Parts: sequence; structure tokens; C-alpha cells
Amino acid sequence: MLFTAIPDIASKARRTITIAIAAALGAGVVVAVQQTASAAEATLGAAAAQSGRYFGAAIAAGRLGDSTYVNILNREFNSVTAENEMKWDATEPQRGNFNYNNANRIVNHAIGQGKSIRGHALLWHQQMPGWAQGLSGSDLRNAAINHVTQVATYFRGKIHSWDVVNEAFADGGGGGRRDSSLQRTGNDWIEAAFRAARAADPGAKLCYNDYNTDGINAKSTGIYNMVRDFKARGVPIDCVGFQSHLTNSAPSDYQANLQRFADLGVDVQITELDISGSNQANAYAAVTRACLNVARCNGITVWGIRDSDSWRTGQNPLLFDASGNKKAAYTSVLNTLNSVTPNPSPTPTPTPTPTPTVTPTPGPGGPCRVAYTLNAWNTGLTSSITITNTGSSAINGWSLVFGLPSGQTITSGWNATYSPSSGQVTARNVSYNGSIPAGGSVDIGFQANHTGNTSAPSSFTLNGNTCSRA
Ligand code: 9MR
Repeated sequence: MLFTAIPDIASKARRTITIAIAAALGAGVVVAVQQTASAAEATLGAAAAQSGRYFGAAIAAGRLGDSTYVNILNREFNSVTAENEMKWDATEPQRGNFNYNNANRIVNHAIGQGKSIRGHALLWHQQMPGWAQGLSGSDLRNAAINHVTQVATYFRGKIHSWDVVNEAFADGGGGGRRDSSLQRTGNDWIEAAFRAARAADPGAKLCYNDYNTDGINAKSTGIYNMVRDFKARGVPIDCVGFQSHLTNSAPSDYQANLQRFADLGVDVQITELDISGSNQANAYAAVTRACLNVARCNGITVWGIRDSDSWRTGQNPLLFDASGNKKAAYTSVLNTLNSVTPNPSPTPTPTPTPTPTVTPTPGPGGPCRVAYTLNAWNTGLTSSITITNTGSSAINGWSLVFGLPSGQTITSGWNATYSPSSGQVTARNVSYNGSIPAGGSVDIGFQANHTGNTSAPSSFTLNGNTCSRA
């Protein structure tokens, strides 16, 4: 088996390609390779995984008893976000008293179904608990940073990306910060939150998330300038979330806006997509296409499953109707996701090679370092792996080989394909992270079942070179 974001996705594509290649060779033609390379996947998650991306939904713990809802969730999505259950008011209702019951209902469901989890949101000026609303100055700052540390530590290893700070920029033309009690603790509150989150969960991507930032405008430019400044000063930020609560269409410069952030060296994610209006299906396709066109766009999350689950009451902005039927917008998203060529792209050739070979790039002392963090519970575990290129030249195309300890079986993964699911595993780059500049790093990870042995692999080999361990 070969795993990308959820199990059997890439394996199906690979199987199809292999069969097609055999057929093509037998028939003396090769054109079938190209046709089957874009074989249609039947669900949003599987279709997105063809290019190493996720397709997620915001879900509510309170709806997990609704079988129509859960059937769609289990079938279609390979990432989930808690719509409200990981927010400050939900997780720390009294100061220092943490309650993860509802968040864990979502986390456990996701893990049980082999789905990855997007964390939302560590700090936001809304949905602060009453006790925190009454604080200011250093008292609030300390409470906020403690909250980040506690929550990110509790979920360490289970979250692929965290919205560390949500909606801190003002609407309107100024491009500056929004006034809030958090902002009044000092302009550095955002970077303090990111540093605390990194220390608590080094394996999660750390995102800034906001709305009305979907085109190039004063607000998105204010955020752009913050990200550029953070990158220049080494503040740990990995991604920017574009909520994309849209009406009728995406801004014409939607893709260009994503790309300018990506060009700063961060990933971009569509985090709360919903679109109302009569042009809905086209607009959904345009947003999906834009993400596919930006190599650093990791995935898309829609903000709810059925129209009846949406916070935009009466606007029907989602992909399924109130009865759980697929809408035209669903089909347009699925078709757009399926229009990509799976990665790695098979090239039509008279002697096709189904498995791409990676040329080892040996160097003195090994050109790589691996940091491996592991978080285990009863029968499951999550591993986060940071691969650093310690050589003096860029690595273009990589595969990381490691022996998974006995009893461990990979069920899902992110930012790489994993094959096979146990024993000697090879993790290969996906389309957007194949190139690691000298000194650069990529973060990958996976979830696995275990039968009691929760040890880490003892060694890692990148393109034939044994890596040092961080
Ligand atoms: O969808 C969420 C809704 O159930 C809550 O009542 C609301 C509270 O403010 O938050 C909604 O989600 C918001 C998200 O957390 C941040 N971006 C805007 C979303 C829609 O309001």
C-alpha cells in the first residue's frame, strides 16, 4: 500500500497507472499512461490527495450523532477542523482549568477515521472566555501565552496546522492591526504567540488566519508585511490561512494573492471556504483551481458540510444540501481536483517506469538531519518529521527511508507519500516540497496504529545518505 493524506488514494492511482502501463505495452501504445494518470477519484479527499493536498471540513462535535452528516464526513474529507471546540472559551472555561472533552470527540473521530486535523484557533479576540475578557496588560498577555502553550502541548503531534492567531488585522484601508485587549498588551503579542506555539508543538505548521484577505488589498498587504517581517527576523511562522467566506466569486487576483504569500516562503491554506450566490459552482471551481495552481497551497477546508450546518443561515454556501445531497458546487470542485495530474507525473514514453527513481546525492558525513517527534496514545501514534538539508547544495526530489518498529502501521500521512505502511518505509516528496534548499527543511508526518511498541525508528536515510539526528 502507498499512503498520502488518507490511505488507499495514491495506491489506487498507482495501481491504475501500472495496469495501464501493462496494457499499453501489450498493445504497443503508450498513450494510455496519460489518460489514466488523471483517473477520476470519487471523493474530495481522494481527489485532493492526488496532488498531495488535503480537503477538509469544519465539523461540530454536537453533530457526530447525525448519521447523514457523519457518512458524508467519513466518505469525503481527509482533514477536519473543530468549528468551535478548540477555541479559548471552549478549552479554558475557567483560568487554568482546561476542558478538552468536545475537542477530543472531534480528534478521536478524526483519528479513528484516518483523517488529519487542522487546529483552530489558539488566540482570537472573539470567543474569549469571560474571565479572560476581564483581563488586560501583562496579566492578559501571560494568560494568553499560557493558553497557547497548554493547548498546543495537549494536542502535540495530532495537529497538522494550527491557526495560532485569528483575525488580528483591521478591516478598511489602513492595513493595520485591529484594536483588541490582546493588541493592547503590545504589538509583539502575535510573535509571542507563535514562539510559544512552536515550543509547544514543533511538528505543527503555525498559521496566521484571517478573512477579507482573499485578494490583494490593504488588509492582506498588512498581513503580508507582517509575514515578511517575521520571516526576516526568524519568528516561527509556516503558513497563512485565507478564510474565503465569499459571495458569488473570488477576487480576480485570488491566485496572485496566494502566490505572493507563498513567495515569502510560507505555505498557504484555504481555511474556511463557503460561497453564496448563483455563481457558486463556478466560484468554487475557481478557488480550487487557484489552490492547485499554487505549489505551496496545502489544502482547502470548507466551513461546514451541509447548507443546514453553515453559520451563514439561509445562504446555502456549502457543497451539500440540507438533505446531504451533492450540489453542483460539489461536482465542480471534484472535477477540478481530478483535473490535476497525480504526482509524480508519469511522462509518456515508450519504456515507462512506474516507480520514479531518485538519484542519491551522497556527500561527506551525510547531507541531512532528521528531527523526529512522536506522540502515542492507547493504540495510535502521530509522528512528525523535520528533514533538514545540511549539505551545501539543493536537494531536488527526495525519498526518506526508515524502519518502522514492529507493530506500527501507517494509516495516513501528510506532506509525503508513504510506502509500504509498515516495515521498511519510504517517504517520498509530494509536488510542493521536492526541493529542499541548502540549509532548508521540510516537515512531514504520519499517523499510525501500534500494538504496544511506541519506539521511534532507529535511523533515517535520505537519498541514500544516513541522516544525523536532531
Ligand atoms: O462557525 C462558527 C460559529 O459556529 C460560531 O458561532 C462563530 C463565533 O464567532 O464562529 C464561527 O466560526 C468563525 C471562525 O471561527 C473564524 N472565522 C469566521 C467564522 C465564521 O464566523
